[in-house]
Amino acid sequence: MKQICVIGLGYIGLPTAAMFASNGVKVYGVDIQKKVVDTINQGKVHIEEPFLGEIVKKCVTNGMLSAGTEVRESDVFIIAVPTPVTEDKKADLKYVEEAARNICPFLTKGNLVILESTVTPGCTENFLAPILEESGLKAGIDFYIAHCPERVLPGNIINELQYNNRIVGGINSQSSNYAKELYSTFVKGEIYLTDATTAELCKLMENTYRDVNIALANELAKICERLGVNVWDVIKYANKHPRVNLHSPGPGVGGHCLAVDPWFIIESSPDLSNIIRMSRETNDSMPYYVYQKIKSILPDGGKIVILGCTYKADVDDVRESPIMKLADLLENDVNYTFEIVDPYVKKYNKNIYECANNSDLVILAVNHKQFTNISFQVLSKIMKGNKILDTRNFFDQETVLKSGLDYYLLGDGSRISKKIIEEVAIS
Ligand code: SAJ
Repeated sequence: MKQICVIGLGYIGLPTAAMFASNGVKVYGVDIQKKVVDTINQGKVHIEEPFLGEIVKKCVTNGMLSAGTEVRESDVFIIAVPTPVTEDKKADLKYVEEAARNICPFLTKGNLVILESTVTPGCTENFLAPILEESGLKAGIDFYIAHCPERVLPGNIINELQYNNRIVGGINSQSSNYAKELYSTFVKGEIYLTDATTAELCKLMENTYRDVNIALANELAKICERLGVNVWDVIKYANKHPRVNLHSPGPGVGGHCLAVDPWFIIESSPDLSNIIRMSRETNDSMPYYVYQKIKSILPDGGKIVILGCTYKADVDDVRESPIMKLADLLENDVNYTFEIVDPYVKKYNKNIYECANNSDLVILAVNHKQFTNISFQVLSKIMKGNKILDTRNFFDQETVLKSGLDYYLLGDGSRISKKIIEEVAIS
């Protein structure tokens, strides 16, 4: 194999290109954004991911990796472009179509085309293959196609690309075998072979499984608040069972994976996807649920500081962030003013204490490691109010209470019930 052309140099495409290039395969990366191409050709990276910068720098310097905006002739084409969900929750495959059309003029006999993007079930076989056959070549015979979904955790991509098991789904066995041979270049995990549609559903179900379990935890959190118990205790002790793994409640589910992939399954079988749809709706209800809690904590309005706005801890990605949805709700409520503090987002990378000065409520929205050592002593001195709302069970309740602040925890009905008991006892 002389050369690979990777189309789409984002969170997945660039690390994938870097893994091939650092394992002896010449890689030419393609991206529509000239700024991305120029950054990479300078040996730099445009996304925050541990170890990626060093690998890209080494491979660009030694000539194994270069980038451009136009597709070139290659032995293998890897499509790793975004597949967003539309407003009406349908898969937007326009970037996959564009990539396929750009490959067609360069497609030659014996080529292998890999689709890494997360797509709807049946896309590789019924959408991608026919576009590539407009080249006049026959899929599975003159050239080969496989769907090879990625399953890496942002923040740990380089490690997981090598050590996670991989699913390879060809449109025929020859395609699967060639794809397995390709990924054996750097994948140290098991590589399992199946058909393209099974591989597509595997990927979608991995994230849907997680989204449904998070929805279960979020629904439990609401029930616990009503019943006056602490959901975090229920989860902690229930998970002592060897076969129970309740996930964590929170202010909602973000990212371009869990908040998107389940909709691709729903699209394929809307009449059958009841649990999957309700889970999506439950998770999407959480920003509003947190907004209601804010109104119960600060019924007369006030100034709020929101700690964190990315879709999860220790990443710089705000795509589908539930905290941005919460911010929209507060933006439209004249009773509240708010400031966001997030060390991973340039415009919000502010000093916590300056923002908290004279504030009434501080909300822990994303459990970034930088928020671990917040001084509640200082906060209690500079805040006008004294409320802390923790949506991730991140702070230590006793530490907060000892500083004279009042601590509210998402899903903890016991705290509210204790407060009511105290109030009744005093009255
Ligand atoms: N979240 C909760 N409760 C939990 C776990 C997560 O509320 O118990 C929230 C997070 O705050 C975040 C969202 O869900 O908003 C997604 O979090 P995540 O930890 O699932 O992170 P992702 O979306 O970056 O990664 C997932 C992973 N999929 C699985 O773990 C099955 C990753 O392996 C995938 O490769 C990735 O999606 C992807 O790219 O598909």
